[in-house]
Amino acid sequence: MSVIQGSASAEAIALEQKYGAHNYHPLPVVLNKGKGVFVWDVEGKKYYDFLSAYSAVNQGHCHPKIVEAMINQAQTLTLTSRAFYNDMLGKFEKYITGTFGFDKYLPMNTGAEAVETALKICRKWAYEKKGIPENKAEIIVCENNFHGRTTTIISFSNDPVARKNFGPYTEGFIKIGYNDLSALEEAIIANKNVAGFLVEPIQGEAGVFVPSEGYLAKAKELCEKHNVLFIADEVQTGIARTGKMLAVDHENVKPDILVLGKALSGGAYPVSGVLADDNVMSVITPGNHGSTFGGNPIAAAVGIAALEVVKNEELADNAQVLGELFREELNKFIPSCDLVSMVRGKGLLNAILINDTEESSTAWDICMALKENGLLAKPTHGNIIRFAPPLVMTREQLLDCVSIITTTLMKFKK
Ligand code: IF1
Repeated sequence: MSVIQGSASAEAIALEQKYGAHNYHPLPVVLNKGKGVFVWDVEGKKYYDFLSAYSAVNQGHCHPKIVEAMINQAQTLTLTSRAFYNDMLGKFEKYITGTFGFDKYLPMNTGAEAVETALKICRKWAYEKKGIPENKAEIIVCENNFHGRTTTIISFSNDPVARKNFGPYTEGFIKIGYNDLSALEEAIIANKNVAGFLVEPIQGEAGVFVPSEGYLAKAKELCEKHNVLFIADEVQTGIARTGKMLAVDHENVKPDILVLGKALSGGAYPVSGVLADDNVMSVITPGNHGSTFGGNPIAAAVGIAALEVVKNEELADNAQVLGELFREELNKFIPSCDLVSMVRGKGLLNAILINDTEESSTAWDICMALKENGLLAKPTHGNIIRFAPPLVMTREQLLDCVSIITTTLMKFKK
């Protein structure tokens, strides 16, 4: 690495290198403190966080209300398992179902677990309500999806790095192009055993790919017409990130199954789960599904606090306004910079496309330079840089960040 590291950073990186499995390639920065939109490295350098732990820290780092709820609950009761009731889970269930307008909530911990939960519910619904013959249910998914890392989920990924040599793969998935309504209709019509359609309202890992206006609403309509469950994976796009509480809210779509994670805890604790109405959720009966930690009292307390912060601080509106400002400012700049071909996104989930090949190191080098200039972001697919700051950012801070980004990009101008 050409960039000089402080010895504290070098030590921390060396420890991970020696003792940790090498399943990531992080930017070489070692963080030990976060507050709001900022994080600090072990040498004391301050950065704007423009990743927000992949949109988990929407409420900002160490939000005092979330931390307070977590500490209070941690000192009172942490875990009972679901073998017994606890006095927090019901309160969280009431709050989250009221917030999103569903009858029932099933709590899990990670996004991948929540996606798995949605797939299980969908299959069971297919056999018990739709009347699909046993073991024949098919779930439609999209090309270039990202839904997590379990063996079933990577079975329907088309990213070779995530998938290769992890087989044999789980059956029962049909892959179609994203943003392609006729492909969806054809797939549904061609196979009478289609139970559900699993979709990201905006594809995150694919490089913040926003579908055409009306895609989600029309896809939902098709699903309804053919008695197919519309499953929205809002693990990344949900909880105010795109300028509405949910990305599907932009098209007034109510999914049959809603999958949430990440910012459901503001990044303080793993909290995820799925929401559905009784006609769907009622297929789940005791013993069908569960988790030691899912729905634990700390998760419940943290979940309520995290959603309260989103509402009280009007983070969806802030994401909407600042997102528009961000794209407007970058669009003003792009014509003067050969290096960036476009900015795209919704709310504060955005990405810029770098005018270079996926194999080039340009996007990585830009992120290294951004780091030097006090802003942390991560490349994806070699030539895309994702920009997703915490939603508690102010207008002044956002403009400061735009200035860091454009100044850094100018240095790369050929
Ligand atoms: C990693 C990306 C983001 C997700 C959606 C489910 C999950 C995720 C739409 C699973 C997780 C992550 C996890 C992280 C990288 C990351 C990611 F780059 F891969 F696409 F956010 F942008 N559905 N997304 O985005 O949630 O089990 O991780 O809690 O390295 O896997 P999880």
